[in-house]
This record gives sequence, C-alpha cells and structure tokens, in this order.
Amino acid sequence: MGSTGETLWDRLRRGLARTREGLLAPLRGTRKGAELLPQLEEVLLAADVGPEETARIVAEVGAALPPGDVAWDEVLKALETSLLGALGPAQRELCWPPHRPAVFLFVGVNGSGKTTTVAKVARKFRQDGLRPLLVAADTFRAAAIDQLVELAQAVGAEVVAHRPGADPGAVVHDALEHARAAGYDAVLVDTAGRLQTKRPLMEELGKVRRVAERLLGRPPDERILVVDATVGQNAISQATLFHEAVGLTGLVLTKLDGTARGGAVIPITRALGLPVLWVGTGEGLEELEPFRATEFVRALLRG
Ligand SMILES: Nc1nc2c(ncn2[C@@H]2O[C@H](COP(=O)(O)OP(=O)(O)OP(=O)(O)O)[C@@H](O)[C@H]2O)c(=O)[nH]1
Ligand SMILES: [Mg+2]
Repeated sequence: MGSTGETLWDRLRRGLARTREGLLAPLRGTRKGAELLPQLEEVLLAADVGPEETARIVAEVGAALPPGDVAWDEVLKALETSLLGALGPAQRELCWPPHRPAVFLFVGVNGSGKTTTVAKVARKFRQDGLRPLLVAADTFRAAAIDQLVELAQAVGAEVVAHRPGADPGAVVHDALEHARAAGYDAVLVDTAGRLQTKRPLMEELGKVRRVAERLLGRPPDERILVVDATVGQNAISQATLFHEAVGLTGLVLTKLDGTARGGAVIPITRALGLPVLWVGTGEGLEELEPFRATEFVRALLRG
C-alpha cells in the first residue's frame, strides 16, 4: 500500500481516481451545453453528491456556460468554481488549544476507520515532533485494544489501555491525568464503533465527553466523526446523530480510494456545516491527507 516516494498530492490524486473517472468519463464526449447538463446531473448523482447539491451545481454550471458548443476546458472551469464554492468552507486547520495536551475524540460507526485514523494522525504528530498519547477507549473487544497497541508501536506512540470490558470513561480519565502529568502534546481517544441509532451506546459517548470536560474544564478540543466515504448518503444520518451525542467539530472521510462516490463529501459537509479535517486515501499509515479544498477539487477534476 502507499508506495514510498509518493507525495501527498500523488496519494490524493490516486485516492480520487475512481470518483474522477466516474465524473469525467461520461462528460468528455459532450460538447453542447444543453446535452451536458442532464449528463452532469446524472454523474453527480452517481458520485453521491446528493440531490440538493447536484441541483445547485448543475444550475451554477448551466449559468456559467455559453449557449451552443462549449469547450471542455470551460466545462471544467465552471464545475471547478461551483465545487470550490461548496467545499471551500469545509477547510479548516486543526484546533490546538493554548494549553497542552490537546484532546481529540474520535467517534463513528463500526468499521469506519477510527482506529486506523487515530494511528495515522499519531504518525503525523510524531513527524511534527509532537508527543501523542493514544487512548484505547474501545473496551468492547480485546482485539480492539490489541489493534491500537500494535498500531501505536508501528508509529512510535504510547498507549493507555485498561482491560476489555472496562469503563471507557475511566480509561479516558486515567489517560488525561497521565498526559497532563507527563507533558504529552496530544491525546487521541479511540472509541468503539457504534450504530448511530443505538441510544445507550450514544449516551456512553456523551459520558466520555463529560469525563474529559470535568477534568479539563473544557470539552475535548476536537470531536471528530470518522466517516467511511463509501456509505454515501447514510453518512448524513450518522453525522446528525453523532453530532447530537458529542457536538462534533469536524470530520475525517476515509476510504476515498475505495469508492467512485467521493462526491459524498459535498452533501456531508454542507448538510452539517462541519469541516473536513483529513481524508483517508488508503490502508497504509501514511495515507491520510489534510483536507484542502482547492487541491481536492483539482485532484477530482484534473487528475
Ligand atoms: N482503503 C482504505 N481502507 C481504510 C481506510 N481507513 C481505514 N481503512 C480500513 O478499514 C478497516 C477498518 O478500519 P478500523 O480502523 O479498524 O475501523 P474502526 O472504525 O476502528 O472499526 P471498529 O473499531 O470495529 O468500529 C481496516 O481494514 C482499515 O485498514 C482508508 O482510508 N482507505
Ligand atoms: Mg476501532
């Protein structure tokens, strides 16, 4: 996975290849504005851009194009402008509080990529010369704790873990006290996957947030929903309910490399007004890119 020597940009382009092909291949042959717009609508829907955002983009592109024959470059330019308008506000820097440790809580449904993302972020922080502490607050399964411990080793980070079945709030409490005493820069909390519709499990997340809040005098600095980009529109329901549970501050979109429906990023961030902090472009621990709207749109359209 993630061959060495690849730049961030290469990985993003490769990760978006499927979505890009899905979007552009059917449009390339079309040169007449009138034919192009229904076609554009179709490919945007297929890329999971969602009905509302698709309608908006099609209208914007339609208004920008001259009647009659249009050059391919003009189509791309109009599409680029419209997509940037949608995604520009979704870009924001990570929130670092004035005092350390910064605390980041990762939540999401089963298998969305939380544990992998925690390790990827820890790797990035280590490269920046920071000391991250990982927290195994997924205590449901012994294997989940082992997975985090192994990944932490791979990226050279330390972990706080309790026994399987332990109270996730208690693990977080211990980890925060340890992080403060030992001067860590960041605390990355991995939580168990849960279906957004399972109320008691969602309440448990609220409790984890409150434990941190009591100890820190503020909630975790980022409450991050890790979303599998291949689930498309279901992500909106996920985001809505996780938002209710912990008050999300941002998103990570994973598995963009495995889907032709990377357009889902648009309705997801627009529906909730939440920024995308990173995107996952593969299973390798280096395959996490900060979300940059301009680069993302360019990788999507120009390749
Ligand atoms: N292709 C690809 N695979 C990914 C990405 N992120 C995670 N995965 C894979 O997705 C699978 C699940 O990842 P985990 O990190 O274990 O997911 P999780 O959310 O922690 O899962 P639970 O703890 O069981 O809820 C693993 O096989 C990962 O390698 C990504 O950006 N691209
Ligand atoms: Mg996990």
